[in-house]
Amino acid sequence: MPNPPLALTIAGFDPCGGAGLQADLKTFQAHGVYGLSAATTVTVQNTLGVAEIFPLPAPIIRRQIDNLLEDFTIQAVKIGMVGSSENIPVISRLIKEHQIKQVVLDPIIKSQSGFIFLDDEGQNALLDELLPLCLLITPNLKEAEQLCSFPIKNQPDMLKAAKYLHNRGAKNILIKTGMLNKNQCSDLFSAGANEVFRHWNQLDGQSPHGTGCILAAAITANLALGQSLADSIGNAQIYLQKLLKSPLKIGHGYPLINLTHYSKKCII
Ligand code: PXL
Repeated sequence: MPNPPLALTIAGFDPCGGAGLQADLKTFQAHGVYGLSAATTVTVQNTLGVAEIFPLPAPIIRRQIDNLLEDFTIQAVKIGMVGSSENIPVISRLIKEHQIKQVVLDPIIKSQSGFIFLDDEGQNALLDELLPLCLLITPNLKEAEQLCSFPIKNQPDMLKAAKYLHNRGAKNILIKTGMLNKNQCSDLFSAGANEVFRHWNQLDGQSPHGTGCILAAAITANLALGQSLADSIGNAQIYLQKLLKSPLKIGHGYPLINLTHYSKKCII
């Protein structure tokens, strides 16, 4: 059997396994991609919400990533929760030094329950230093509003936000509305000159924890498998849409995404 492609996730540790490193690694696995990981933050949370976060110091993040990149040739990288503004120059420098081209940035700013993960200084550093190095950035509507500092209420606003982020150095942008969004469920993919809205059927229920992480991890896995960016996004959107049809209610709060599905191909 040939070796699988390798993908790296740089993200936060989520003890309930719905988001962050755990969700990314499970998503890589489901795609037949070998997952490597570097932790930026230890979060304390369950499905009821985030209780506390412990960002790790920048040297620990640098050592984890450097050590992996000395050993492995990685096809794609996903960046989620960065932990603190001090970690951003460290991550940016490593991406440049190791000339990693396929980088997907999911700009994690706030949890679903309202916990702030990245302050204003961190958001500015993300825009100034990390954004221009990434192949794709995948903000949801709220994250796009935070990054652009203007309200986004409709499709013209989404186009304006994409333009703003391109001007700040973004190469490709996916603005997600969420399939459980009551008013709007058409995601915007903008590659600069090329802008496409993709409509999703609205689903019922509460939005599960970790959907953004899983979508970005699936895009990263598809890139690692050699798919084009447009196919990587399209296939990941379909993958997530299928998973959203049967959310997992195993805690007392937000539903989780069921990543225990496995392909029969995997059984020896
Ligand atoms: O879903 C955003 C997110 C990403 N990464 C980690 C998280 C969360 C939300 O709680 O904990 C580690």
